[in-house]
Amino acid sequence: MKMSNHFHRNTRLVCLASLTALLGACAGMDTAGPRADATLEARSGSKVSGTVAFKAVGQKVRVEARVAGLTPGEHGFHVHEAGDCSAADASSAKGHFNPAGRAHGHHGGSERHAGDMPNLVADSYGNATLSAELDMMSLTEGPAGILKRSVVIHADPDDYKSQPAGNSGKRVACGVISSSAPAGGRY
Ligand SMILES: [Cu+2]
Repeated sequence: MKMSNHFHRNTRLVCLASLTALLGACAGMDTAGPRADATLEARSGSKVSGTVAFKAVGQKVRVEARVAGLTPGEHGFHVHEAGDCSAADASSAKGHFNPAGRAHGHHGGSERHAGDMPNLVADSYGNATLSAELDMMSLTEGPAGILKRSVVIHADPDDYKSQPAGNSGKRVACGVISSSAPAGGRY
């Protein structure tokens, strides 16, 4: 009886080790899907810097932003139509990415621009991180895709209702979204 108990305990340990290895493999696969990223450039005289990464997760896109140099508080954050950040005020990025021709709205609703995303919330040091999953966008080129478009951060909060851009003020950062090599391809 005692021997048998020991045998079972050892078997369980081996299984746990296998499970850990398996989970590691799954996490590795998770990073191999389509990805894109944007490096933020300061605009409108700001000191904003940071990166925004996009990853396909099933039918949705996960956006992860790390931003510094903001004023504390909320800032409108959107995908804009044009992948052109060249203007000093980022006006070259044009309006919100909105292939369906809808009204601006809350990122969780259905009547909204495809480029509407949650506000970034900067802490007292001006740092903000954001992780959200969004539908209505894909990591492709073309009318419904966000590749070769841009991400824009605004000086003020998006109120999620004013047209056409949530009354979020000046554009303090802009970055062109480009496809990144799958993680597996880098090794
Ligand atoms: Cu915007």
